[in-house]
Amino acid sequence: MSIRSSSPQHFIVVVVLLPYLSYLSSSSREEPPPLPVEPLPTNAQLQWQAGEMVMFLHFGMNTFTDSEWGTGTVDPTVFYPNSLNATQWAEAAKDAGFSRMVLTAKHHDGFCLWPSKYTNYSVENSGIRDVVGDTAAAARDQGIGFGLYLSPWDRHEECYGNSKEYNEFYLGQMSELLESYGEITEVFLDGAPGKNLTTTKYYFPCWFDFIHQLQPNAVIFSDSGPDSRWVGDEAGFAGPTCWSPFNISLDMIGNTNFDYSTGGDPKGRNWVPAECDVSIRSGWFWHSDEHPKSAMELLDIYYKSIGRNCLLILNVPPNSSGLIADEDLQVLHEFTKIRHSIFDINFAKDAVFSPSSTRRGGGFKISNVLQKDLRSYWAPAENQQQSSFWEIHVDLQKPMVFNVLHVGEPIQMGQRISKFRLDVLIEDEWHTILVGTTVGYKRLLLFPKVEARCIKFIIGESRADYPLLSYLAIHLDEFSDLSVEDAGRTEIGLADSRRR
Ligand code: FUL
Repeated sequence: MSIRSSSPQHFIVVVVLLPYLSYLSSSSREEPPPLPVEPLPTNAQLQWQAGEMVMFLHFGMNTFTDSEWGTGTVDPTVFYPNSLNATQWAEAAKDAGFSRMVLTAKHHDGFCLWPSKYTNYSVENSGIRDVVGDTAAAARDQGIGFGLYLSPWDRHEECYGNSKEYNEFYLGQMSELLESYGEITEVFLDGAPGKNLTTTKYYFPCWFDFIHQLQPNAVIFSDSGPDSRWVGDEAGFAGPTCWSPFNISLDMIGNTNFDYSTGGDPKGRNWVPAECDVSIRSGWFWHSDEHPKSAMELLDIYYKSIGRNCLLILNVPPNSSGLIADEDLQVLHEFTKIRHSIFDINFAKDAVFSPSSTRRGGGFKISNVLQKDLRSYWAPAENQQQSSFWEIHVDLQKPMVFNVLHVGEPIQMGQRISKFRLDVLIEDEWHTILVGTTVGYKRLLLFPKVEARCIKFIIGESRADYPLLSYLAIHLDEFSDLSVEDAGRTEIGLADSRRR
């Protein structure tokens, strides 16, 4: 209808309709966010995941006895780090981009790095100060988080074998740790078996509630949650498909279902993201004849842990002087430099993005994917269902050489994407250069270098009605040389010339 005439009747119609017309124009009001899809992370899990990288510190009696699983019978005076300096550890962690430190307050041998009043087997009888206290203070001074490993298996403690007594003893030690050292952001519960495990039952549900009560922001790690789960290997590698949704009831602490832990479960009812634990050296404890992995090995681990929707907990064991060795520091320094040189530059920063559709209102525009902020994300229109893929066309404005795709979902809204691919326009033809399944908090995919101006990120399947995307970047990694043959052996490696 067009209003052309200025007759009195028409004038009256216009006057009557005016409030309605102005109501219509004000209906460009902000659209609310889409419904989250459960399960959802807690605030502590969100903080934890955003922290990405944790420094693990295995330090204790084993550091002095050249062993990995101590017997619990070594004299406490053998523990004698004469240059103990937790500030050096915390500075190294901060400089290398770790968001927190997790210290082995007690490993399987039962030797305690704090003066526990429930045992004589501790630093108190070594004549050494409180290592847990020193480390907590050093982490706080550097502005990074602090977490603890308290081994359930205790080879020293006499009451180990008597469930009730041992659980009382264990929770007594846990409360000493959780009540004396300020905020604790992670509690790492290792699943290694004890020799008396048949007679010692660990009261896990009680432990979890107790820990959350004393430290509400602590993420509890164990083989199967409740807050983060073991990825299923100690090499630092997650699977190419990695869901944070998971069913805690389908896994058992100490008896991991490896495939289930590695992949997670798109139908899972609990949010339990995977944590990748690995040591910079072959052992968890320092041994004089072992040396750190190279910066390139760490970069590979980075792609396959953090780059697969997991958290990386990298062990950097202090030596028998009580210091992180220079060669480990050197490797961490190189690893940090390499990461910055790859990931600080986003080739899509000035690109023109054209999505297949966008949710109404101004809050979900595609340019949101340039911000490193989970709360700012792109959402497609509700009615753009799977009949056509969700597609983001990216014009980089000029040809560029690149080999890394970096994408992320706003996981506070649940994890959704289950199938995606990257197409690249080369000589007027679209080529699929990689395919993938899950994305999650962060997905990094390395492929053989290509030179192109236009790319398409295409989402083929999603949990819930549609996907959301919080980040999209393109990088150049000059260090990892992934050939087409190598790519063919990786899960992403469709370096083929299929045309779309
Ligand atoms: C394992 C333990 O037995 C190792 O000594 C180490 O602490 C590792 C992180 O977990 O289960």
